[in-house]
Order: sequence, then C-alpha cells, then structure tokens
Amino acid sequence: MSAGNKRGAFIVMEGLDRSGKSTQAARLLERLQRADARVKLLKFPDRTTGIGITIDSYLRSESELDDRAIHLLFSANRWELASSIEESLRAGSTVLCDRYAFSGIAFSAAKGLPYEWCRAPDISLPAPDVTIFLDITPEKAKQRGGYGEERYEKEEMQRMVREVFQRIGSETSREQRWVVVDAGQDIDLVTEDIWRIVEPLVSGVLGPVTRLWE
Ligand code: FDM
Ligand code: MG
Repeated sequence: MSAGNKRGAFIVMEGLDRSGKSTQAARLLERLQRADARVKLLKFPDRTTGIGITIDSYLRSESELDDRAIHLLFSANRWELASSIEESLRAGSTVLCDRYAFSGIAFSAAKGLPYEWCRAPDISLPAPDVTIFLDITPEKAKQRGGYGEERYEKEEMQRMVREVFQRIGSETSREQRWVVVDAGQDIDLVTEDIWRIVEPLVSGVLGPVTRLWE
C-alpha cells in the first residue's frame, strides 16, 4: 500500500450457496497477495469461535435453535470480530470477507423474519467499501454438482434468499457500493470482473471506516 493517510480496503463477497464465492475469494486473495502483501481473508460464519461452534452445529442440523436466537448469534459472530477488522484496516491491510451482514439479513428474512428486525443487530458494524454480489440463478447453482447437506441448501430457500439480496442491493447507498457480477458465466471471466472492481482499491482508500446503515 502506498504511503499517506490511506487505510486498507474492506471488500465483501456475497452470493448464494454454490455461486463460486469461496473459489473466487481464494483467487482474489492470491491476486491481492501478489499485488499487495498485506491482506486478510475472513469468512462468516467464523466457525472457530465459541459462538461459531454453536452456529456450525446448527447449520449441520445437530442442534435446533429459535430462528431469532440463531440470527442474533450470526450477528454476534460478526461483532466479536468487528474491532479486529477495524484495526486491520487502519493498519493498512486489505480485508477480504466471504459473507457478511448481508447474508445475515438474506437468510433470516427468507425464513420469514421481518427485514428490518433482521437488519437491526448489524447496524454500525464496519461497512465494506464494496460488496461484490456473485449473482446466479438457483437453477444454475443447483446444476453445479448439487447442494451439500447443510441447512438452507435447498432450491426454494435459495430462491427467496436471492430476492432478499436483490432488495438489499437496491437499498444500499452509493458510498457503500453494491456491485453485481454475473456468476453464471465462465469462472475465469468472473475472476476478471472481480479484479476490475477490486484493483483500484488495492492501494488503499482515503477516509475513515464507515459504519453499516448509519
Ligand atoms: N448464513 C451466513 C446465515 O444464515 N446468516 C449469516 O449471518 C451468515 C454469515 O450460513 F447457508 C448462512 C449462509 C449459509 C450458511 O455459510 C453457511 P457458508 O458460507 O456456506 O459457510
Ligand atoms: Mg454453504
């Protein structure tokens, strides 16, 4: 990163299950490392923390939890890492995040919880400088070798999740950019589209870290 009062960029990748998000995040990490040594890759849920272990057990259907309780745990899992995200950004690292608060809203609202209620606990989290939404139809996602065993990996659920993601995108402010990438195209073309969005941010961004929906 160049000198001056720049901080690292906060980049979030969102999308349906099997949209290629994790593959693209890994490719982007590699490319960022070549362009700029300091980059951190995070993934939510972070299944390694105490809260994350509870979330993991729920997602694998090994335990049951009230819809609101699990929603708040997903949010708490972000809050427990929020200060370290801010510190990394201020120290000049690029932070790349595989899922964030937008998944929190999309999946819980798709289950029928009120949209505004779902958004509330994530208000004031560090806001991404850009969110890249890897858009794919649920039909096409399903063709990619089918879904795994986890809760939510069902076509009907994914269809509703996509609708909520589209609402989030339409309501995101200009400063907190939401960029849609066609994830149904050839994998290398997706990688190139993502790089075009991220490359201008590699040298860091000016101004303080903003907060979600404030
Ligand atoms: N998920 C993820 C939620 O329901 N809420 C959240 O806040 C987050 C971050 O967890 F089905 C869902 C989305 C997905 C599942 O995600 C696990 P990964 O990316 O497949 O591990
Ligand atoms: Mg998954």
